[in-house]
Amino acid sequence: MAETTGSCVSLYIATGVVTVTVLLLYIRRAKSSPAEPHPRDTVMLHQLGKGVHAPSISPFVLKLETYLRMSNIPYKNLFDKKMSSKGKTPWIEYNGEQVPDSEFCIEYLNAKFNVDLNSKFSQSDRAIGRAFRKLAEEDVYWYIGLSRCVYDRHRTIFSRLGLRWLIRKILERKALTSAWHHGIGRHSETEVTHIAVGDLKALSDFIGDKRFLLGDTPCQEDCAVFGILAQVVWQMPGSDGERAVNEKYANLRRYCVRIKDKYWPDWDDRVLESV
Ligand SMILES: N[C@@H](CCC(=O)N[C@@H](CS)C(=O)NCC(=O)O)C(=O)O
Repeated sequence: MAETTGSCVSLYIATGVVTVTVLLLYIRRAKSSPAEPHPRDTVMLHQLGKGVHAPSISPFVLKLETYLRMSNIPYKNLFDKKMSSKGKTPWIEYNGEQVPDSEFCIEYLNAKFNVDLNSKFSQSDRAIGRAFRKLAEEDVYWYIGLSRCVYDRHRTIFSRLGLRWLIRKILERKALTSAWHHGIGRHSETEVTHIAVGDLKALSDFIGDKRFLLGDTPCQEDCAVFGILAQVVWQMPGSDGERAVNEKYANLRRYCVRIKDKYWPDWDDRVLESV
């Protein structure tokens, strides 16, 4: 008798588990299947939700959307937080093709839409532009990530985004691990900040009184440099980086405001808190 009752209970539990699993899979599938097919000849930009004081907390999302605006390419935002096949954001879909990575997206779109934002610049200027993009995306980027996830004790930006303690803890662990493997994480906070402020100084010295990175007209690399600098200007409150771009290297702030005003008239509608 006891044996029969025991197997009945097991059967109920097993049925319950299977039902809940099927239900969860069904909900997940229903959620992930697009409500409507993507329009043809329109770039679908997969990205995260709104940022706090800038339209995205991801420099790469801000870069790619700025590029789409600068190039007048028709696009639609999908704030679905879906990651690319490489596990990163942003990525695009265009007429059924998927392209991960902001830089590969730009190369793909340049070819598809016959765009060359660098056409006015010499090979040597383009090379300098590329080097500054790398400085921003491969160096200042780590400072931004570590500041947000580790150095800022209050996790200000993540808290304002409403991220729970556990998620913030996971992000902190992830940032520390990847920075360690990259190598930059072997340095102290003071050293990482010193490196980043040196990068900001180099950018400030190079931009000087110019309106954009290479001169009076924007180039392709402005999108990436803006994507990174906008994070420092607006989304790293209380950091040394923010102080540097607002005080000592204030031309960087002016540079960001110039690009924001030119390409982002809807900025305030795209942020959680206007500044
Ligand atoms: N090289 C990539 C970098 C993209 C990237 O690192 N995105 C971050 C957000 S800023 C991301 O998706 N991180 C998630 C993760 O690493 O798991 C690009 O240019 O798109």
